[in-house]
Amino acid sequence: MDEKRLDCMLVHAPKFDNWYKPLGDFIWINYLPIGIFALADNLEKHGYKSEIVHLGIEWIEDHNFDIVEYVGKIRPRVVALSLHWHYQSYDVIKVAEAIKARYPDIFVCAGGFTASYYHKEIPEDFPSLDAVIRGDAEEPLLRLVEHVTKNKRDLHTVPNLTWRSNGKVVENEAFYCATEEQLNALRFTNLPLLKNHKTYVNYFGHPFMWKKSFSKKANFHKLSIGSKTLPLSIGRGCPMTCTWCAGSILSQRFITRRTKPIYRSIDKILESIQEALSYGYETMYVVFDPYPDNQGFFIELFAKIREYNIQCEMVFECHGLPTKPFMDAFHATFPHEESFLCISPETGSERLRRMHKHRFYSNEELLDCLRYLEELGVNSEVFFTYGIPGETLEELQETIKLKRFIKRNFKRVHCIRVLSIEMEPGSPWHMDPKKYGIVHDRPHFRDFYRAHSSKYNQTYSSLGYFIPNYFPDNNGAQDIAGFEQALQRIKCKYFCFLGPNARKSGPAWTGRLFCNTLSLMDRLKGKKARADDAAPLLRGS
Ligand code: B12
Repeated sequence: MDEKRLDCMLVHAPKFDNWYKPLGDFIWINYLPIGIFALADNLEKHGYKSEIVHLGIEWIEDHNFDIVEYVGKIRPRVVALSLHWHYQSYDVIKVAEAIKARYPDIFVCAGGFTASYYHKEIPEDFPSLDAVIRGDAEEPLLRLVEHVTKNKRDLHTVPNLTWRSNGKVVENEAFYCATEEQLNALRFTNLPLLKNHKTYVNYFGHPFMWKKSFSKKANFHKLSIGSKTLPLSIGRGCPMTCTWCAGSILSQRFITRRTKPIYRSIDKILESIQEALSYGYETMYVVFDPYPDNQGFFIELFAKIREYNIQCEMVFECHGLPTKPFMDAFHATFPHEESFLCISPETGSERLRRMHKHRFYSNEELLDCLRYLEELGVNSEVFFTYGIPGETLEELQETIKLKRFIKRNFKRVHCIRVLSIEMEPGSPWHMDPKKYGIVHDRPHFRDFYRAHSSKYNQTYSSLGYFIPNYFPDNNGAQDIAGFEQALQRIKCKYFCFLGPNARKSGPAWTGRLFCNTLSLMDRLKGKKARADDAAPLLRGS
C-alpha cells in the first residue's frame, strides 16, 4: 500500500481478551462480516482508496502491532469500525477512543448489526464515535467518504447515518436498504483488500475461536475443522422469528428495515465461489436458508456447480429440516466427507421447539431426516441449546436423552454441539424479556460494553440473563452469575463436546478429559498469557 493517504480504513476489532478453561486466553469474533469486502471494494470501484485491517490477524502476525501507530502512518480520512457482533462492543470503543484521542481530525464511525441497533446510544454515550451507519452500508459509506474527502461537513444527505451535528446527535431521514439489483453489483471476495489476507484465508475457520498460545497451524489443525472455510454471501434478511435471534424479521425492522429476504443471482454466487477458490479457500459456509421448505434456489445453484465442475466443499446451516430433493442435490454436488449439513433442533422438547423456533418440526420428522442422511451418506452436525425460557428440568432431560439417542444411532452425525445462547441486542428475548419470563442486564449498548470489558465474560458460559425459578430449589441461581454457573455445571456434566478432532464429538466425559488435558498442558507450559496481551494494540496511546 503506497504511502498516499488512504480514504477509508475499515477496522475489525475482535473481542481480544477471553478466557475459558480448555482454551486459556483466546480471541473471539475472528470472522469478518461477510459484507465488509463489498464495502471496501465498492469504495475502490468509485475511486476511493480503502483497506480492511483485522486486529486479530495483525496481532497474530506481529504482537507489537499498534493500530494507532498504523493509522498515524497511513492517515486515513475515515476509519470505519465493524461492530456487527455484540462481543466486539468493548474493543471497538477502546480502538475508537485511542484513534480519536491521537487524531481528532479523522472521522471515526461504526457499522454492523449491533451498531445499527444502538445507532443513537453509541454516539451519545461514546463521543469518540462521530457517527454510526445503520443497516446496509455500501451506499451510505460511499456517500460518507465522498463528503469527508471533499471536506463537506454537512452530512444530512448521507443515508442511514446517525451523526453528531453541532454537538447534537441527529438521525438522517434518507434510508438505503439494498435491492437484489444493488446486491448483485457488489463483490464479496476481493480478498487482497484485507491486510495480511493470506493468514485469514489459510488459518481462520469453523469453529471461530483463536487460542493465543497456539501457533497458526495448531489453531487451524487442532481447533478448527481444518478446511479453509469462507462464509459465502448468498443473500440478506430472514422472514422468520426465532426468539433468541437478533437477525429475525422482527429485529431486522430496527436494524436494516428489510421486510423480506433478497437473493444474489446464481451467476454472481458462482463468481464468488470461483474467486474464493482462486485465493485458496476449500469450503463454502452457507447460513442463509430463509424458506426451508422450498430450497429450489439451492438445488439450482448446486446443479450449476456440478455443470461447471466447480470443486469445493460446503457446510450448510439448515434453518428448518432439509427437504429430500435438497439432500439429494447436496450429496450429488458435495459427496466428500468434508461437506456436511448443520441441523438445529435446539431442544428435545417439541413444546419448546414450537415456542422458540420459527420452523417447527417433530422429533420423529428430525429422526426421519437423519435416517435419510444416513442412507445417502451425508455427514451432519446437530445443534442443541439449554437454559432457554420456559424450559423445565424434565424438558432439559428430554434434550439430554435425544442427544444421546442421536449419538448412539446415527454414525453420520459426526458432531453434536450444545451451546448456550448469550443475550443478543434486538432479539425478541432482548426486546421483550417479560414475555419470555427472563431477566437480562443488557438493555443498553453500555451494558454490552461493560459485559465485554471482562475476559471471563466469554461466549461459552456467559448468558447475560437468568430465568427466575428455573431450578425449583433455586440452586443458588437467583441472579445472572448464579444461573450462568449452574448452567455451566450442567454443560460440563451432560453436554461437553470438546475433543481432539474439531469435526467430531463424543460422550461428555471424553470432552471433560480433553478439557482437563488442555488446561493442564497450558499450566505445564507455564505459558502465562503474553505479558503484553492486555491491549498490546494500543501500545502507542
Ligand atoms: C451468516 C451468519 C453467520 C456466518 C457468517 C457471518 C459473517 N461472516 O458475516 C457465520 C456462521 C460465520 C456466523 C457466525 C457467528 N454468528 Co452469525 N449470523 C449469520 C446470519 C444468519 C446472517 C448474517 C447476514 O445475513 N449477513 C449479511 C449482511 C446482512 O451483513 P453484512 O453484509 O456482513 O453487513 C452489512 C451491514 O451489517 C453493514 N456492516 C457490517 N459490518 C460492517 C462494518 C463497517 C465498518 C460498516 C461501516 C458497516 C458494516 O454493512 C454490510 C454491508 O451492507 C445472522 C442472522 C441473520 N439472519 O441476520 C447471524 C448473526 C449475525 N450471527 C450472530 C452470532 C451471535 C454469531 C456467532 C457469535 C455465533 C457463535 N456463538 O458462534 C458467530 C461469530 C463468528 C465470528 N464473527 O467469528 C448474531 C449476532 C447478534 C449480535 N448483534 O451480536 C446474529 C444476528 C444471529 C444469530 N444468533 O445467529 N454467523
